[in-house]
Amino acid sequence: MHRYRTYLTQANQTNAFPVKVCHFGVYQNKLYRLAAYIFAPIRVFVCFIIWLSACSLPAMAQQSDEKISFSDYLIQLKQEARLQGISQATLDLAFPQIKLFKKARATDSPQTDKTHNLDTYLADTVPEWKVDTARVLFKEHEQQLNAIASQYSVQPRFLVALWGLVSDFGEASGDYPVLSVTASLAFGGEREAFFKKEFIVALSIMDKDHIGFQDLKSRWNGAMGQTQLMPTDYLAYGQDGDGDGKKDIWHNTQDAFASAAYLLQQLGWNGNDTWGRQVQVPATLDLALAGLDKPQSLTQWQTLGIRKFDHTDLPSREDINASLIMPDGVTGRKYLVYGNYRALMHWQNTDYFGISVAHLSERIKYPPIN
Ligand SMILES: [Ca+2]
Repeated sequence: MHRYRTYLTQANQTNAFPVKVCHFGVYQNKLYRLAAYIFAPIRVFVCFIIWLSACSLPAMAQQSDEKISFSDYLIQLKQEARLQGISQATLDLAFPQIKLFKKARATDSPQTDKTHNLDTYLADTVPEWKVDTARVLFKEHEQQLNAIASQYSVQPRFLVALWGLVSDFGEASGDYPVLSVTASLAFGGEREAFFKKEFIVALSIMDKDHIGFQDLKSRWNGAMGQTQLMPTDYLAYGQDGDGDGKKDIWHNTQDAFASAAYLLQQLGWNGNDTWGRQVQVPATLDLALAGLDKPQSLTQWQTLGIRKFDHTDLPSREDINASLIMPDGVTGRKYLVYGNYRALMHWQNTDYFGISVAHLSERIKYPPIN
């Protein structure tokens, strides 16, 4: 305290503009000195707080704006994987090889492009060369497809159509380590919980099936093998179609077909039904009846005036529930689709995808292959 008093006294003595000496001036001078004496420590404290805030605020802002690094994220993933029972040997093997995969993006498909309609989309995704290839490969794999069809009750033409659309008949089944893809999608994507689960399951596939890191490959979205199964689907429904003891959906078509067929069966596929059909809809129909989530029996649709595309009656079936869909709106193509169609949408939840698989399956069926 003495130090402040000395300082103020010295300051006044050297002040170029001394306080005016009068009765009030002396009193005022004393008040200033008293105030300075009381407030000086507070002023120092306040300055310190302001300085501290100035330093810490940008750091706090930085902390909330920026995500943790990918390597820090992997540390978290490793901890979760360990807690979920992945062996230390698999963790030690896998994690050093995981890299940030910049092409990973948690968006779906190109068909959200508004410049497309079904006509242009089908021409792009099911070109004539793909139809020809599908028909040749259908014949080539006929024996194994028939065996799978009888075991899982899924018609071969749908398996070949799916194979052709999801991986170009195995030519584009993906060449990226699924662990890098799913970790990157979980890290950067909006569907973090979904891809984190797929990542942990992919680790457990390494654990259980002894598939190496570099052999566990996927496309940019984490779908694996010739029939594009996500890790959770592979783990639950992967099949050893040829009985060699491995579930190799990457290199073995029998394993890939059998796995897709078993998955479809578990999704409720009915081998006695088809996927649906293109239909004629009367102009008077209440459009509120359309929608995948609003199924009615074929008999009810017949009563409402819906007919096959060639204007003939719908099959007289009370037991088939069908939904009216209009992928391009009221002016576009209209379809009644069955449960099998909904199962196909497991691969990609869009009508454009479902209709493209259905369309290719029809092109395989007609005209009949000799
Ligand atoms: Ca096998």
